[in-house]
Amino acid sequence: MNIDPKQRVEKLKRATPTRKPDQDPDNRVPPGQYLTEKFPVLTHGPTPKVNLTRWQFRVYGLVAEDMAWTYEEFMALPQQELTTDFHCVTRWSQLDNTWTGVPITELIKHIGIQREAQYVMVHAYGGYTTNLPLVDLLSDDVIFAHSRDGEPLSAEHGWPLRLIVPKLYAWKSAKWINGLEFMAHDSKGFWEGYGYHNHGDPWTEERFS
Ligand SMILES: Nc1nc2c(c(=O)[nH]1)N[C@H]1C(S)=C(S)[C@@H](COP(=O)(O)O)O[C@H]1N2
Ligand SMILES: [Mo]
Repeated sequence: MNIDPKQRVEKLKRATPTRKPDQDPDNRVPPGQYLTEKFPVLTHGPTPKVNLTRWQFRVYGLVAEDMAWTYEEFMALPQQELTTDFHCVTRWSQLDNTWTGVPITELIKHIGIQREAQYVMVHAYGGYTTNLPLVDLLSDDVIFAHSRDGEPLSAEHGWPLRLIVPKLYAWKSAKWINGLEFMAHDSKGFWEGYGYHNHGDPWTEERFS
């Protein structure tokens, strides 16, 4: 997947969905999306090689104090299973993924977020970034996941740790996550800088800016 990001966005904008949304009696598939049972891999660039012994998760910016967890320390935080849906802007949606990991509701207990902080930049190994309003990060369905449906994530899907933000398009769910930067002002992440929508709500089709 080394297609130029600019070209990818232009192509996606022109794409008209050829498949009708699958039957959706419970209204769980957002407009313009189709269901898949598969778990496609969508990565821009190569899968980064992550060394667990050197792994770090950092929290910095507008916080009371900068923090860093080793993998062991992070895994010692209380964990939870959350079953949520996943919607990619390229139009596939998956229902009922069960993620295991540390929910934001636990991580947040360790972070003193300053009052000026309104936005978050999510950082990942390999240099990927994505931005979110703080309120969306703090949603109680957000999780830092190491496993899906009881199996450890494969390297392609974000091992050792990925973010899951179910209420926004899946490009916000950064794989190989290694940090959160709390900010007063919004700033664009990788795909947002190439014309993906700044916010990315799948229910109102916030696909492109
Ligand atoms: N670090 C990183 N995270 C990423 C991406 C990426 O390219 N790099 N792609 C995003 C996109 S566009 C999607 S749809 C999902 C796909 O997750 P999957 O490959 O596990 O299906 O990961 C998101 N997280
Ligand atoms: Mo995506």
